[in-house]
Amino acid sequence: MARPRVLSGIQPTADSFHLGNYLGAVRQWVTMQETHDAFYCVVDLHAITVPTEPDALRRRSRVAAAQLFAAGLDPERSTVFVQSHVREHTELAWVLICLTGMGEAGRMTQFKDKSAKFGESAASVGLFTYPILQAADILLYQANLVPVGADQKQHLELTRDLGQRFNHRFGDTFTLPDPYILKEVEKITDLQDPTAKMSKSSSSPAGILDVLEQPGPLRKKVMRAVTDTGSEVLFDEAGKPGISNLLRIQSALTGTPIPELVARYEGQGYGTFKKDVAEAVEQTFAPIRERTEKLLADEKELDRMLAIGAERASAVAKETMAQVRDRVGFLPKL
Ligand code: AQP
Repeated sequence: MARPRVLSGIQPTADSFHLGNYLGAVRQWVTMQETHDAFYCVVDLHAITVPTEPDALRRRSRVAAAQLFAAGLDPERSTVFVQSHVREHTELAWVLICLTGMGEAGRMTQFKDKSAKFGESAASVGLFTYPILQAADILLYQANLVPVGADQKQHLELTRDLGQRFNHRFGDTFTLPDPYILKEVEKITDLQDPTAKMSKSSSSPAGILDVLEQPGPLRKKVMRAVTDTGSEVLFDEAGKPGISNLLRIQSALTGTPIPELVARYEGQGYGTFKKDVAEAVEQTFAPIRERTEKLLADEKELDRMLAIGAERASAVAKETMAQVRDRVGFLPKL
């Protein structure tokens, strides 16, 4: 029997992924390549929904791809590619845009959050239609499962709605995907503002742990993470959001259940606990950083790996798009 298909994407919007991207998404991608037919993309078309410098976009796209391979994606088992290399993403997005209601698109909370930065009228139409392009990314590959963080839940619901609408109107075409969200790591929060999501574009440098960061600064940031009044290491989301976030991180990185960690640090205060969290972060990131550096040292080879991924992705995307064109009623080109 064919393996279920998994698809996910990550934006090349920074010079490094952060711990939230890694625990909430990328780590699951690596595990799932063992059991699924895996497609993962660097979503550069999504990145240009906010103002982006061409040189920075090129650099960050390579850095993103290198980090994916360095984190453990195997080009033999996973199809890793750059979204703009497969033209069908934008083509399907247009068809889906024409099936989406303005009100429906307007309810997407990520647009509201991100556009608040520029003011809603200064935000691009691309930022508004971002979730529809994301729906196209997923439906194009007939994905069964989409591993993401909690912030993407609403976009996944829209993807299912659009897939269902298309199927209903034009005949069964798309597989309806399910989100795959690991509760324990669905929202890693900012170290300086433990109620906000750790984010490439909105966290302050002190609030974010970058995968490619050197051990010294990483340690400092963990040691300076905002903690809560009191001195006991306890899991209490409402009363101790800072310590609870660090407990979630430590548990995910070491595989130790949270109650066991709480018992281990009883009576020891925050300092010892934070030191151990810093060490776990450093140990996880160091090999990824080293492999990323090696991969980036040979851009030609990296681009070649991405070209192979794009070719494999294109074959699937073309097949879906041929069906879509026919069902929508576009004339065949002779
Ligand atoms: N803090 C987080 N906790 C858990 N998962 C997270 N993800 C992001 N932040 C956290 C997941 O990482 C994947 C890739 O994210 P993205 O590049 O598509 O962008 P995003 O979700 O918008 O993340 P950022 O860091 O806030 O990026 P920018 O600032 O560029 O918008 C997704 O699966 C996401 O859920």
